[in-house]
Amino acid sequence: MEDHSIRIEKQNAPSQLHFAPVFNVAIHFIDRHLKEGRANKLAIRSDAGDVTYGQLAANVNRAANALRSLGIVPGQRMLMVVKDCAEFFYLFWGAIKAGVVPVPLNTLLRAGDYAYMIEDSGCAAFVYSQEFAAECEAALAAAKSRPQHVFKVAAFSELASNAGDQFTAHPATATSECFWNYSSGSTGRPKGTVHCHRDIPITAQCYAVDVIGAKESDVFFSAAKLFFAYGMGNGMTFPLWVGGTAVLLEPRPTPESTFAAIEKFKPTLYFGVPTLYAAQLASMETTKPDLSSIRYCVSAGEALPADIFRRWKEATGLDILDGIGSTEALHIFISNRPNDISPGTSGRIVPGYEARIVSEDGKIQPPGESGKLHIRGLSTAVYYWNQPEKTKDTMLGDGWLNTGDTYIMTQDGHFQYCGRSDDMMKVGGIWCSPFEIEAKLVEHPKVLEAAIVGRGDDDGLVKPEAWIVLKDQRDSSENTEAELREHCKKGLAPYKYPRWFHFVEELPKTATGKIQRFKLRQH
Ligand code: 3UK
Repeated sequence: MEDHSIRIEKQNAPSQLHFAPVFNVAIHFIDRHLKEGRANKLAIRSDAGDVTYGQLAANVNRAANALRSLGIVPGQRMLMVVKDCAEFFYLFWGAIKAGVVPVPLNTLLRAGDYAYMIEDSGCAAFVYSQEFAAECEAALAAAKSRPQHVFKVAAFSELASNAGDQFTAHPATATSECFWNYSSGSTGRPKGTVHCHRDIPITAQCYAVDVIGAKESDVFFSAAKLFFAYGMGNGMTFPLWVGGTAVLLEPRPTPESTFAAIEKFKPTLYFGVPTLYAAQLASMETTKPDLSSIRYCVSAGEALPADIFRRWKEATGLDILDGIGSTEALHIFISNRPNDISPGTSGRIVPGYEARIVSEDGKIQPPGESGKLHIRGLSTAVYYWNQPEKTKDTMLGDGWLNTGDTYIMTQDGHFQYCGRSDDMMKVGGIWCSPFEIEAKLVEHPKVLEAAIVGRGDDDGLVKPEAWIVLKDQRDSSENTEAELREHCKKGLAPYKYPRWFHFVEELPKTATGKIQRFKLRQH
């Protein structure tokens, strides 16, 4: 029996994690709990029912056996378009235990996005929830390569239910490839971001335990979904690290659905994104949800405006801890923390990570000067699949990662977000590329040219705004606006449609024909 253990040294900050030479992260996050007496403790709670740690471990083993029996071998990828449910855990951890690389995908994407990811990943298996069948099946039909194994979650569960509930973990190491997430860039296609086994415990200890003080008695509820690295930490790997309980919400996170889940399952830690906090605040003008179980609220995905922090504190008495994380870093690396909150900033560096602010000409900036934020820490992705150029631009060597964000560090070590170094936007905490929306708009027969910029709404949260040159100026009407909005909603992930439209005679351009988005932003 191989060791697979982690030794944690906690005398100093940051905590030091020491991994056994043979290390499969599934042992520590799943099997360990049985040895530590949690077999009957609830690991997962949702409207679909409760799952104990004992049931979780058995179902993870069944999933691992099922994958093995299909002939899927270590190192092969399994794409998952799966809603937040217990089966997500079984598939994800079952794959890891068998050495198969799970790749959770954003469930809001469209067929074209999935077709690309099927081809790019060269996956051996593709698993999807019934709810996403239309887009997934269209993607499978359109993709140039078809994965050998395609399953709906229910069919996979059926197969797994007949498999054995014991499984010997694949002998991985702390730094071998474990799972991927896809991350979108401003240009080009999404990048398969490759993470190692150790990245999961590093984020759980350095951020969840050492910064927010997560512990065994905590009940974690993440409005951000599991497919998102933020949600995966909050709603799955953090509770499994401390032996706590995860609450899963299947439907779309709205003020109503999230408040209902909080009142029913009484989480102690709540994880949201700024747009949802803003919507929840608006809804609290007429409802008074019982949030008394919550110790701390966390926000990430995009900057939390100071005004939302203050209004939330006033309405609920609770602090929101804003922190910046990324798919590449796996989770939060700069954060506000209990009793040390500076509203409107991202807070201080998380112990275990280092940050530097770098000028255009590559010099390290002193406090008070803005520049590109680079970070270093043991949870960062090693490379992007199939994208050596983008890997070189982001993974800078010596462990440093270029975040693509512009930041200022204040004299007292707080980090102030100043915007992206590229044209990317965050909408509801999820990436949105102006180029992708523009490309969709110009597909419409009435559109000659289109430019997208981010514009702050009444809550100070960014949404796409469209500037459009029509082929025939006489078409500029509310009808055309409605048509274009529908066209975007149909062809793009739903959060990406423009909220405002301006019809103009021409777009501001440079001498070389590049759209000057900054000029549009000034309007
Ligand atoms: C932006 C923020 C200001 C920033 C994420 C927590 O968002 C996550 O990952 P993504 O790869 O995006 C990363 C980019 O999003 N951002 C995130 N949080 C903040 N900007 N303030 C913030 N608090 O541009 C960053 O580079 O989608 C967040 C944990 C895990 C994650 N993957």
